[in-house]
Parts: sequence; structure tokens; C-alpha cells
Amino acid sequence: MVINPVKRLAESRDYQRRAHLAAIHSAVEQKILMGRGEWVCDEGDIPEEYTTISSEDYDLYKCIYPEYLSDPLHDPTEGMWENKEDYNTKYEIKRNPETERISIFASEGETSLIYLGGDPEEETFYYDFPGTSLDTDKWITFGEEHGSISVDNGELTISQTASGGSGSNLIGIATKEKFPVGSVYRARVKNISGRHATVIAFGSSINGAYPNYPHGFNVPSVAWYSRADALSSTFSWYDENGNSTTSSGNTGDLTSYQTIELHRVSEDTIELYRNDILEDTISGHLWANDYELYFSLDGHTTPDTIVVDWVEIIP
Ligand SMILES: [Ca+2]
Repeated sequence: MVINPVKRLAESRDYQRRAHLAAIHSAVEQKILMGRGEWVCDEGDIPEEYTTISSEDYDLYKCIYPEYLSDPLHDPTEGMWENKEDYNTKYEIKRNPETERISIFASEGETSLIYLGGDPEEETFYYDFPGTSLDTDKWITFGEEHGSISVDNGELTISQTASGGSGSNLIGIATKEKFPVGSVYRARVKNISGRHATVIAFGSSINGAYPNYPHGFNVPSVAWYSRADALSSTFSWYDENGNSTTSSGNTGDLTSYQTIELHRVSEDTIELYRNDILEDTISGHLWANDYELYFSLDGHTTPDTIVVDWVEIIP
């Protein structure tokens, strides 16, 4: 039996919570970057066990508000904010001392618990591109001869400069791990120049590379690909029964950071979200196997470039 995380996330307040966790997490990451990798705050180290973010418990907002977090976000139903000396977000934070991963947790979800940054019990995949290279235990790369794949300042940049044209000279990255039906694949990503660039995809490789638009390849995949040069995008798929098609009318301008999600609701239904809003649904097609998350570019116009801030996959 597969427990479907999508249903748990369906409540609008849970979306709001998730957006809050992402904003707080991003603020913490920014502060760490500004501290050249160190957490510098009078409040002291982020606790190693989940601790409430409040004036009484771990006073995180002393460290990030308002410099890195412009709004004093708190749980929409249970949290409160009076001022910097009197608030309780009802969100919790912890730091894993071995990995330095920061996790944030909403305990007041409508039906369940929401994490950002990964919880070991949930086996969430989370990667925010630390250091100056990809962790090859977690990622494979392909097509580096067609451009560059670089990590710097907490961001991944993939740029196809070889002018490949439709579907050729693919460059990109994929997770080594595969994820089952029920998974949510999420990324904060932007396509800053050129086309065709997937802003998120899951599926199979073909000859070691991954298709940037699956409808042109005969491998099961689902992808959303962007054209920064023409401010348009297309949702494309090829299923396990050999059916393929595309849908248009998706949001066109993906040149600034967006949170893009593919929800594998069931074997035959996929939902695509942008900034927590349902953008498109595919139903009546089959993806029953476990699949990697990937990004892939073909340089139809060059430079074809995407930037990724983080990836999260909730199995
Ligand atoms: Ca990042």
C-alpha cells in the first residue's frame, strides 16, 4: 500500500504552511551563506532536536527577521505574532550535526505533518546544492561536453552552449535514486535563457541522457520544459503504454525563481503545481514504476540555462 502524500497536502492551509517553511528555510540558508558557511547569531546554534521557533523557545527570528525574512511568518491557525519579544510560530527547527542539514517542521497540519529540509523517518530526499560540486553519491550528470554543470553559492547552474537543436546534445543531471507512485517531486528553479529546458521532470534515461521533452522520445517520462527566449512552456509526457502528447497553456514566464512540483497522485494521474497552485493534471496514462527526478536541456537556442536552488522529493 502506498500512502499518498498529495492528499495530505491538499488543504490550502497546508500549502500556506509549506510556503512558510520554504521562506524560513531560505532565510536561514541565506544567512549561512552570508556568514560564509557559519551560523552566527546571539541565540546560539540551531538545536539538534526539533525546537519551537518562538520568543520563548528557539528565538530564530532574532537571527533572520527582518534582514532575511521580511514577514514574521507563523502558523495560520495556531501561531501568533505580537512583536519580536512575543511570538510563537508553532513551527519547529532542528540541525543535523553530522550533515548540517536544517529541517523545519509544521506540527499543526490539517491531517499530518509537513517537513522541509528532510526528515530521516520520512526518508525525504533534500538537496540544496552546497559546496562547489555535485555529490556524486546522489546525482549523475550527462552531456557535460555540450556545456557546463556548476555548483556555487548554493545554486546549481546547467548551461547548454553547443547549440544542439531539438532533443539533441542533451545536458543535465538526474538523481541516482528512483521514487515510487505517490511521490512529490519539487524544485525551486528558473530558466534564465534559451530553450528547451526542463524545470522539472521524472522518468527514464535514453542512452544515458534524459529527454528534455518526453513526447519526442520513446521512454516513459513526464516533464515541464521552458523557453526563456519566448516566455512559453510546455508540459510533455510519454507513458508506459507508449502514449505521448503535450499540453500548452501553462505559465510561460519561468525566468525568475518558482517552486515547481510534480505529484504522482496515482499510477494514472499526475498533477503539476507552480508556487503551490495546481497548474495542470494528466489522467488516464500509466506510470507505475519508480523514477528519477531530472533536469535536461538541449540548447535549441543558446545559451540555454537553468538555475536550481533546491530539490525536495517526498516519497
Ligand atoms: Ca540552494
